[in-house]
Amino acid sequence: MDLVIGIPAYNEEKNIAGIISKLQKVTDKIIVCNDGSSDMTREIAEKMGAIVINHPKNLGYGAGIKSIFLKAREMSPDILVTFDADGQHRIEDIEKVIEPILKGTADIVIGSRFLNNTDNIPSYRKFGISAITKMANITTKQKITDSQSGFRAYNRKSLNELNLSERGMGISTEILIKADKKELKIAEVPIVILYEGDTSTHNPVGHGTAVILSTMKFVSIEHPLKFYGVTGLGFLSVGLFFIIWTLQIFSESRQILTNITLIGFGSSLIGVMFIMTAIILYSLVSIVREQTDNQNVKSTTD
Ligand SMILES: Nc1nc2c(ncn2[C@@H]2O[C@H](COP(=O)(O)OP(=O)(O)O)[C@@H](O)[C@H]2O)c(=O)[nH]1
Ligand SMILES: [Mg+2]
Repeated sequence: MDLVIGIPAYNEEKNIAGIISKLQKVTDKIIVCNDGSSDMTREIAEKMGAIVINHPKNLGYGAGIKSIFLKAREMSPDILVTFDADGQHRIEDIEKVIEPILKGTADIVIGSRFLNNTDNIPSYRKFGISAITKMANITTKQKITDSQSGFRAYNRKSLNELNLSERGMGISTEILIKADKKELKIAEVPIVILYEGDTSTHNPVGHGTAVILSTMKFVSIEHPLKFYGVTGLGFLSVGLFFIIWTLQIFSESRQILTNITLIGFGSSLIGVMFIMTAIILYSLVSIVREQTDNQNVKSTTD
């Protein structure tokens, strides 16, 4: 079995040498994407004999994963495993993550932090990850427990079929939504995650918000009518309720209560805006889909 391991790395000079030397016991095909680090990550990874892709400046975790995908595709291995550079993942879990692919029961395997004991995971993280995972599951109808894990395995089919665009941490959700659309089989296996020392590059609030926004983007593009349409109808109903209430008060007492009137018109306006967004986005998405479908048909008949 031909295995490539891809490591996205940003300012990981403290950890990268140790990780590479341990991973070299598993495979000699190790890609490090050094994403504009300002420390010695690049020099160390090159010296250790890894295949190093350098971004001239920091583009983000997603851009790193995308570069790793492109490089791995050229190498065409049986399996690509993505692995963090900060020492949070355990080498011995690689076996578990690739097992469903070797057995042929999955195209993508996620190493989940939530299938084992989760006592060592900080609670704000658990909360954030579970909220994002729920949003992703609603879109995909999958039953994933950890949509944000960077420890994953991809077989050749998924490596070739997933075309990625997200530059930030939102890529983890993007991959799941696109994989689901392409009917790739996603499985999860339990892994252990270590929280010792400096394990996080980004501030959790900014990071969480960015991932939530990007997840909302993918969810809303997949289901614009449900996402904006239902929200819009909700606002519109509340608005209409308050407007009717205003009219009732007016007919009884010839008085207009400013607060109730404002809520009525404000909420209706927001509702109408959401519904318009739903319709515009729905039409746009349909046009783009039609075009891509035509292109796909063309390229298969060419
Ligand atoms: N390419 C790239 N990798 C990054 C970036 N930020 C973090 N990483 C890497 O992604 C992995 C996970 O990042 P980390 O900050 O530990 O995420 P967390 O553990 O989920 O908080 C580590 O290997 C980091 O070096 C980035 O901006 N670009
Ligand atoms: Mg980390």
